[in-house]
Amino acid sequence: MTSHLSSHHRKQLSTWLGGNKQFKLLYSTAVDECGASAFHSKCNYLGATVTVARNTTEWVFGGYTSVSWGVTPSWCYDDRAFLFRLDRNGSFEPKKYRIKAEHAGRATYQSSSLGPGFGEDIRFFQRGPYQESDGFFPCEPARRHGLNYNMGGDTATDFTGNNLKLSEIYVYKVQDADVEFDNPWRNIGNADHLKLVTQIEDYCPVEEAKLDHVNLLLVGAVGSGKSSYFNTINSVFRGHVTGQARSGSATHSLTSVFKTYKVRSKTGTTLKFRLCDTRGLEEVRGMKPEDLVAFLDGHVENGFQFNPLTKLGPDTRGYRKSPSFGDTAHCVVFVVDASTVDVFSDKILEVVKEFQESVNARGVPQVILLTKVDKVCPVLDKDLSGLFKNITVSDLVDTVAQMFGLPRGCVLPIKNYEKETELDVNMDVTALLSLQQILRLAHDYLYYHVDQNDDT
Ligand SMILES: Nc1nc2c(ncn2[C@@H]2O[C@H](COP(=O)(O)OP(=O)(O)OP(=O)(O)O)[C@@H](O)[C@H]2O)c(=O)[nH]1
Ligand SMILES: [Mg+2]
Repeated sequence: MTSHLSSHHRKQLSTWLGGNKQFKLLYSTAVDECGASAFHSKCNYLGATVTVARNTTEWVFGGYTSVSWGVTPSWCYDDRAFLFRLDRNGSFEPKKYRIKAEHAGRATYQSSSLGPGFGEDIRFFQRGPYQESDGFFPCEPARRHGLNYNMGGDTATDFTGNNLKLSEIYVYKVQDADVEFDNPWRNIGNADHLKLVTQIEDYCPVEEAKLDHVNLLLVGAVGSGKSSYFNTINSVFRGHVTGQARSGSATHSLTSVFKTYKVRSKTGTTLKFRLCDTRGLEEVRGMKPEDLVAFLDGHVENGFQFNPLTKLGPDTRGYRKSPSFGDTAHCVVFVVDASTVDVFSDKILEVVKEFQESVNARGVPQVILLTKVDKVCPVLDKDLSGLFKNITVSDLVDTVAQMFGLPRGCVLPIKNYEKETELDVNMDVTALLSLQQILRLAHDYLYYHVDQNDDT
């Protein structure tokens, strides 16, 4: 049998399913009869599957269920089920629609007289068999989109192009793929804990820039792990796990006050960088691009209390009217939760994109800290040593780099200290590698700034 899923499609489905998945074709209307009997004979009792359809106007869409198909007429509970679109009018525009939590008991419906059906939201075919005619199967698909699956405001046009003339229907079994590449996807050289600690402790900003330290501005959605990153770095240098910055889960950002954190070595020396922890970005009442630019340009003083109801400006308390170069950000660190990349908010991405225009205009370097990698691959939760060989993480690095329009080398995967009470050498080294890279970029930016001033 030939395969109908492109590598883009496979990669996207795999990411949605937590990574490292393979898709084995079980049933295809290109080969098998289009009808309930052929479908059940090929697809029953085989565990998780994806059903994918292509319509006559080149929409590709379908549904995932972790529950086996069967023939006993019944609703099936599946809180992991989702519908999806892969292509829209021939172009790859993936979108995922999760099952509504309260409707998980009606995720799929199975019966020997029906093809695959997801809630009442979409049933791909009835009993059949159907003969293809005019390029599609007249298989009477049924639809009540949005009844059991959360369409997030999307309509039938967004999901299927409002066209259920299906020219192909295929079902794949979902299987775990290999977790690791044979060779690392990024060469991290001879990463030695002590060497990295010493290099960072010895770091000094470019002399001509006349700065005491560089400012590393942490920006990201609520709960992405900004405060935890400071706690992680602080822990590495203190020599034990600390939790100075408040971190945790909340609907709105836990960090409401802008803090520029110092990190000290074990001997108490203050290191030459500050981690600047901002309030999390939110869809509603969150920070706007111009607020972020105020942080970038050094207008915001340490301890500033962000108020979503008032506009940040010269009259706001804690607004520095005439910042010096030493007050500005010398590297912008976008913090992204690896486990929610597939549902990253469009609105927040819009804010980020607009902010990036200002960052680009000033030539300030940008990196992405990809946190919570332990949540995307269970192996990494136990042992982080395979991080730079891990296939899921490598895929996510590609996706996030594309989303933010940055080179893949600017995406730095890490796991923060959160549940741990003791330090772990692999977590330390990963965090140190990320900080080393951020400091290198900030350092280059100082040279750029000095050179620019020399030229004027
Ligand atoms: N598993 C895991 N959890 C993490 C990681 N990083 C952060 N967390 C958890 O994610 C939650 C949010 O982390 P925070 O550091 O408070 O996130 P934040 O970006 O500062 O959030 P706001 O200040 O609310 O905007 C906390 O419960 C952390 O323990 C990580 O790498 N892995
Ligand atoms: Mg925080």
